[in-house]
Amino acid sequence: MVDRHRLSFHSRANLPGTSPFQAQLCSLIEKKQSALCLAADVDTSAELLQVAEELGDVIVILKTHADAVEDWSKETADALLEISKRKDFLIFEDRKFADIGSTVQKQYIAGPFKIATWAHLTTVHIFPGPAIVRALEEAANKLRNAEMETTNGPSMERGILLLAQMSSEGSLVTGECTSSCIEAARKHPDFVTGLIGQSNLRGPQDNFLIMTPGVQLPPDGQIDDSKMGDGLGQQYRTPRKVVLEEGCDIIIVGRGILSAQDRVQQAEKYRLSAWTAYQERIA
Ligand code: 5BU
Repeated sequence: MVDRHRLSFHSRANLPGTSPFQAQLCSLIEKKQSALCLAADVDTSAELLQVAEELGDVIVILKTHADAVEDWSKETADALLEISKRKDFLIFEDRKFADIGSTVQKQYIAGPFKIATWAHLTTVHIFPGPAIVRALEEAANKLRNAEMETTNGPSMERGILLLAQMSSEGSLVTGECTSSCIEAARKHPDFVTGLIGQSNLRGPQDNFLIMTPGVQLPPDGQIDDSKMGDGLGQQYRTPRKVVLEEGCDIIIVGRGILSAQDRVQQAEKYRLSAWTAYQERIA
């Protein structure tokens, strides 16, 4: 049997056991020839909508930190959703839920951000225990049923990404935390779309995707990526390393793109680098 990470996204979309949402994401990657998620770490709604317009065609996912956008509002979410539909990318709120089930349900559905109403994906820590997954899935299902009743049509896809490994130096998200994420992903294949990880954490039968932050291209002329970081704990590896050598699926890139003079050209560089590494991996 061929390991999942050696198969094309197209083949993975059509495997039995791949959830409809995982299949949709695999097909989108294949269609846009992009396994690039933009970490849109900007300060204002205007900047956020501008990068979404500017880079929406090159990416498959746009990642937000809504609580770091100083003027976030319902209008921001609505406008971002409209761009995501037009440019065909998913929205991922990197909320990192980490509380008891009843609290995260409120944080997901209600509160100032109402994350579930606009984010297709959001991140979740497993360390409060596996009930956090069940609680969020229950909240997502309730919302979907309510939406389907009012609109009489299909509701937006929603899934979570479990934090199985982090990119920061000295991270304690390791060992038992990592294996509990894998176990929960196997138990909830329809809701756990993937894991945030730094390596291929899949067994030969696993369909979940691996999304990887801590990715940057070295400055022009530098080949060695072993000492790249931001001085605040972030550690970087190249798209080629994480996709080809580590077997990860989607690269998450923020400052590597946002700080460039020409962001479109830079995003295209990252897209191509990850796509070439993926093609080499499945060849
Ligand atoms: P950067 O500018 O490419 O370093 O941004 C990385 C983004 O990914 C940023 O929004 C972080 O919050 C996020 N991130 C990360 O860097 N490392 C992790 O392990 C996780 C998220 Br989980």
